Amino acid sequence: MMPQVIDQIAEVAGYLWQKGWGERNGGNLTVRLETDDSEISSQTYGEAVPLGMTLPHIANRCFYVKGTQKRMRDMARDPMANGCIIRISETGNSFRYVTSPVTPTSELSSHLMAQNYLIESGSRYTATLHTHPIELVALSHHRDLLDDTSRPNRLTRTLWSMIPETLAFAPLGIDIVPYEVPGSVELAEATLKKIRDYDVVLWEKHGVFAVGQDIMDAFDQVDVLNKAARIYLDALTYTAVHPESQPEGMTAKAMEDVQRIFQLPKQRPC
Ligand code: 2HA
Ligand code: ZN
Repeated sequence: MMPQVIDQIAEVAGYLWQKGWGERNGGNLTVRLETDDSEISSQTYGEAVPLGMTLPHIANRCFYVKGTQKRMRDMARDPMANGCIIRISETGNSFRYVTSPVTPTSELSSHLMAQNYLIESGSRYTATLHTHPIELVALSHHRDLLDDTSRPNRLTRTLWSMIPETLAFAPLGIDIVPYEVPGSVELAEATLKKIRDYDVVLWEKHGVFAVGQDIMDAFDQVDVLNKAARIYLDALTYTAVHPESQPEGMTAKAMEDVQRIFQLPKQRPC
């Protein structure tokens, strides 16, 4: 089981780099591993490292985590030299290294708080992903999109209306987390509030944070939404030349048809 999970992590890390979403050390991820997997040694390395918070639902659980300052393009080639496996303590407030120590990502708080919530809520999701998808980040610079609090919000409605697949494969849409300092607990807490209802959230002027059944699922959802953002921005280049012509978007009726035919969930299926 475990080698398959690690191979998938490496594959996704390669895609993130190829898409230009993982410049230098940009982006990070965690994946929960089966604790009883015989491939995970019970041996640990070094002292317990405090988490700075207590996350009771991830106690004793093991995670693959990307290393801080490590590059996605290197992770694609050698995931165990650019990340490692950690085991959370019995009390959920520290971890020990199960494989050769690599200091975890600066966004560890966001990842582990989301993982804690996923286990607490009985979800079978195992993966959390943070990346810098270009077109979605570009849209996060627009105040009218950031300030729209209707549900689904204006950004989601715009993205869904670009091609039917966006609504079909990202039916929960995307919500926005107002700007916070990267790596901060404030960012992690704001993310946690939104990730209860959304599989993908947009960190204003920074990137996205996504959850998924596995890391490929998390990647796919970001990819689908970013594709729609790209189509929207490409359509707007035509508007730049022909200001009288705005991108039309699918009609409300066409979108309702997609919703009905695909019987799309309004909430995360467990
Ligand atoms: O891993 O992307 O947000 C580097 C980052 C921090
Ligand atoms: Zn980032």
